[in-house]
Amino acid sequence: MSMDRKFTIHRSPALANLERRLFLKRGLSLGALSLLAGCDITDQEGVQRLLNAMSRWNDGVQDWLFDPKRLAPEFPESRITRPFPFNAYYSESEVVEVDGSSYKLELAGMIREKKPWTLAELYTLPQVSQVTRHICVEGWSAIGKWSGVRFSDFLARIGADTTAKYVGFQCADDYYGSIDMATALHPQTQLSLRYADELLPPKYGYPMKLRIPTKLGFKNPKHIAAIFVTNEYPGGYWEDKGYNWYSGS
Ligand SMILES: Nc1nc2c(c(=O)[nH]1)N[C@H]1C(S)=C(S)[C@@H](COP(=O)(O)O)O[C@H]1N2
Ligand SMILES: [Mo]
Repeated sequence: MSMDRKFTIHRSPALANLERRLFLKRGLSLGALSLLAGCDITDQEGVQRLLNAMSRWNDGVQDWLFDPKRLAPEFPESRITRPFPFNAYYSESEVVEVDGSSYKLELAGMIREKKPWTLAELYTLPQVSQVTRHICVEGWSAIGKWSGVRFSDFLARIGADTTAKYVGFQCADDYYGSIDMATALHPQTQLSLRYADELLPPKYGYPMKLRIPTKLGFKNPKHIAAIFVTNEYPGGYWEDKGYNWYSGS
């Protein structure tokens, strides 16, 4: 049976997207690529492995191509979008309810001080604000104001090993994600505790989210329950479904 038929059967949006990019850049089809790569892709799992390898290679190129210190634009408060949109992989009526009084932020991996943090402790740390644009792959963008702890300050305070490759996040819903260390240390990357000068409401990620204005919306995890530092690629909720991991500038 020809490989092309199997690709037709199993084609996901991510695969179709990858094939389009390959074709535009090099005139290659996925079938031709699999021959070049010397792998016999006859099942969904093999295709997924190749796709992951390609996407990670692409991440590496983007990392090298873009200046990780470039700043995202900031806006006057008059430009804030009201009401700010809600988005998640579920509807607004299903937003997770996190109990702030018993909440503790868990820390794991390549971190010296792994003591969990209560919200009261986090609120006493020096706070910064930003008015920036959130861009969602689903085709909308909106300007909002977030305040909280500069993430690089927090990483320094907990003794995170900043020579590690990744920072990963587990959320109180089933969402999870990860970013490269350069993005974690970016001056605008913020552990946000407030939205529009109020405690972060449940729909926007109570009790905290990571705000990364240099990345697409899905790279901004809400309801963070645990943060870990690692050299092992942690993936993410959408990334593991084929979205590009780097997804930013
Ligand atoms: N925990 C969690 N974080 C998440 C998501 C989610 O479903 N769960 N969705 C992501 C996506 S795709 C977007 S666009 C933004 C939406 O954030 P907002 O509701 O503050 O607009 O959250 C991101 N972070
Ligand atoms: Mo999104």
